[in-house]
Amino acid sequence: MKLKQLAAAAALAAAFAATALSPVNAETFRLSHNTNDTTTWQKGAEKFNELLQEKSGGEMDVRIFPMAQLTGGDQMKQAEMVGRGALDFVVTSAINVTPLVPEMAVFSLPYLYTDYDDVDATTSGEPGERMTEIMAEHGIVVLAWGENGFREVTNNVKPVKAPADLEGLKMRVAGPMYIDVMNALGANPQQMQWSETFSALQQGVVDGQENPIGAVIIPQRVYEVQKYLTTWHYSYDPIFVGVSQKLWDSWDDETKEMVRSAAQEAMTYQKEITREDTAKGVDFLKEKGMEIYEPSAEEIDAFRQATQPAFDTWAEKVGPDLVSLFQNAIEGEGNGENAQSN
Ligand code: X2X
Repeated sequence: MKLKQLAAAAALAAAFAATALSPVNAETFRLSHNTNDTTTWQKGAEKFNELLQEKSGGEMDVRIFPMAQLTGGDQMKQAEMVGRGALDFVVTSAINVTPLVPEMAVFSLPYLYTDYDDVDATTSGEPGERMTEIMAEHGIVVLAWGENGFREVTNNVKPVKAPADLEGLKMRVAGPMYIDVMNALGANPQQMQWSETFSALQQGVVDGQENPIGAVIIPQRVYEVQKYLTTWHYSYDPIFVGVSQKLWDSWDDETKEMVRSAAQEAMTYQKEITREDTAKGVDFLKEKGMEIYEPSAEEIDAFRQATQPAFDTWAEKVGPDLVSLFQNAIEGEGNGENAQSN
């Protein structure tokens, strides 16, 4: 009898504790992303959740679904679901949105960027704002830009030092633009979900792939199934936190501001750790037994020239005005004009 009463009291106390921790009107939103739960994408999403809880006094939080689980592993479908309000939040990279918003391919045009300063001049300037407007036309509110990073090529056949080394290699790619880029380089590209890529590399279904070092190659242990990596920096891929326009419109200004600042702080953090992990990455990968080739400026130029036809095709698709907007921001940054004229 006594024991029973004790158990009942304990249960009651636990129930009280639970209510105290989560206010009655607490709302949990769903956030989808398409890498696994070890990546900087995940860490950025977790940081967003923490900040959202903190800023809302526990009234708002997000449940994170990695590996595009909510779209059956289809990484391109996430943006479409957010766009029609079937999913609340997404953390994904530009290339995954290109079937819905072809203009998003502008970020990843081969050799558009040379370094992080170029990147930052676009994501924190007018080009980033323009892309946010374009995304809003598709029902997605971009809250903040983060980083997947410069995509480096890996394979299991040989070191890649020049375009000719890619001849005939079976390369897994994430999206349509990379098909054209790989074709221009003489490789055999195959579009494949990221969720299927590790085992495809392991089983030799494909010879290689390309992804950023800090955000993806290291945390997802690509080095376990790939021997060679070339730091060719051929294409950049940003990530972003997006929210469905429907959900966004349901909030008052104060809530909007709170959600936006949580996303911005989270992506600042995500970008920082991604750059740190990338900087340490080459040494780490060597330790893990990968053979790393770091091409010279002339060798990079040969890759740039070989990919020019794909650049031209996609510059036409995304719109020459948009490409110019990006190029002007990059050039402005390059000669310091930006800093002076602002
Ligand atoms: O699928 C990829 O290669 C990844 C994880 O980088 C993207 O989402 C584009």
